[in-house]
Amino acid sequence: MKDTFYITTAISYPNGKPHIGHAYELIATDALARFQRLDGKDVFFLTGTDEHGQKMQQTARNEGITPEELAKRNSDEFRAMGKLLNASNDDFIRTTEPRHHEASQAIWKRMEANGDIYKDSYAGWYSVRDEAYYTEDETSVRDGVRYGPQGTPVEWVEEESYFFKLSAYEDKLLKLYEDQPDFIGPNERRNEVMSFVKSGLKDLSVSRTTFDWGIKVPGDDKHVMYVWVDALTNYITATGYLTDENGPRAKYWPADAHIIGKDIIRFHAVYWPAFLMSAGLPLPKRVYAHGFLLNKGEKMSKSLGNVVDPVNLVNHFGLDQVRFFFLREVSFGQDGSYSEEGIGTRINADLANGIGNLASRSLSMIVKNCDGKIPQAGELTDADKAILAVADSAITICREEMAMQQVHKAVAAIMNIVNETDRYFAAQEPWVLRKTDVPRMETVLYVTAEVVRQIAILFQPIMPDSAAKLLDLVAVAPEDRSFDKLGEAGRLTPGTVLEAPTPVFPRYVAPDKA
Ligand code: ME8
Repeated sequence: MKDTFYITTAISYPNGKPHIGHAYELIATDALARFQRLDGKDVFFLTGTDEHGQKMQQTARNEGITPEELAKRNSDEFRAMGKLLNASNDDFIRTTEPRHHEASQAIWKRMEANGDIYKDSYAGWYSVRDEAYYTEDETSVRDGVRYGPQGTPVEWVEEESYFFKLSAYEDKLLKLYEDQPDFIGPNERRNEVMSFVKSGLKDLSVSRTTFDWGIKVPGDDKHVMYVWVDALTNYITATGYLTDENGPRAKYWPADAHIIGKDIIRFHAVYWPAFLMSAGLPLPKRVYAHGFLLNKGEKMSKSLGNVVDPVNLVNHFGLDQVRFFFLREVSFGQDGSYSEEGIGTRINADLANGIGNLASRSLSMIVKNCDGKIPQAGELTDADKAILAVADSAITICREEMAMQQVHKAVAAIMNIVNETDRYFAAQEPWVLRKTDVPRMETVLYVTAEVVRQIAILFQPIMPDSAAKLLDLVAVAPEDRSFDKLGEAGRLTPGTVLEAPTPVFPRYVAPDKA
């Protein structure tokens, strides 16, 4: 029996087409999911769309279509983006599906049965864009318009509402953060959440009566659930834990990691565990918030041009190049800036001149000078042993970093093998040995090809297609590509026939320089 590993992205609002921020979250979560699969876990990876709420209803009205039509149209775009990005999600949830209505009503009833839901009336500020309630002191007025803390306009809402007794969970939440210091990451976010909770929690309005695009409150058809109650529940819906407890996916709950953006940490690290505690359900193990992507240092906006469209970005640079760039360049957890120049420079430095060049130089030497077969290594020198040790030990670093979502550090560890091997190859000068010491040349080429094999195995979560091409070049069978074949366990077999290498990472030339 394999250990299970359940990981999710946030579910996106399909009130518009997906943008690069959505793509970024999906790519990073996909890399984390693929890593655990290759490391032998039984992985369940979920993404999807968050289709209810006032924002969806308003956008649909402005476009003159129904919320169902809007949700379907854009949810299909999010699904298509997943295909484009080679996301390996096992399911795609839409919150308008019957399975989700059922699970949301089930969790509501459990919170109600626990005495945590009561009816009262709500009067306060609401941001439709954030789908969030704010206290007056969290808002500020500029040019006669009142804004919430995220810079979105708020409106005054007064209506009958059900409330969730969030105030009763203050101490329990603080205890959770103390007892499980890894519950929230990165640390800045943990501190932010802890000081928010310490400053005092008010009961939360969890239903609305002034619009109807949502999931009905059990036993009171006038009310629809506050969209975040329904949205957060998606994570449990997809496992069937609440509605099909003997079903094949119930084993995945609780989730190992919810990957989200920093703007929605409060919902995931305060409301969600409180709802689950109230409903008597196990809590996720970790909530990790990544930063925001900025285009050339500026917050993205449609007016900045089409490069913010993930489809254009992928068509322009190539999918694995885009995946690599974001996972290598941006510290996962911090904001990150990107530009076309930045992506081009990275592609050339790390991919074309880095791993691509290393693979093609070493493998084409094998094809030309070793009869097209992986050579036999002679006795290993200290330099050979040292570079093999760098490759053999990288998985330990990657495991630690990926367990804490430090994707960029895992990528850096793999790039370190590339750079060390480049230095090794240059220092050994196999092109000189070809004339002076053929057995030694064969040893150097064997060692280099073996390291290329390991680099390619490790790069699979980051660049699945390109890593597969590299593994084809060193003739590694599909069943020999998981992490248990790293190191000694999967060393290349001398005598294996290699094809002449084809370039995996072409150089990027900007269109105006071509
Ligand atoms: O918040 N850079 O949906 P959403 C990086 N439906 N990440 C970004 C980003 C950017 N510029 N812009 C957005 C929602 N994101 C809710 C979630 S989960 C139960 C419900 C991230 O479509 C954002 O932080 O506004 C979030 O994690 C995800 O994209 C979806 O954002």
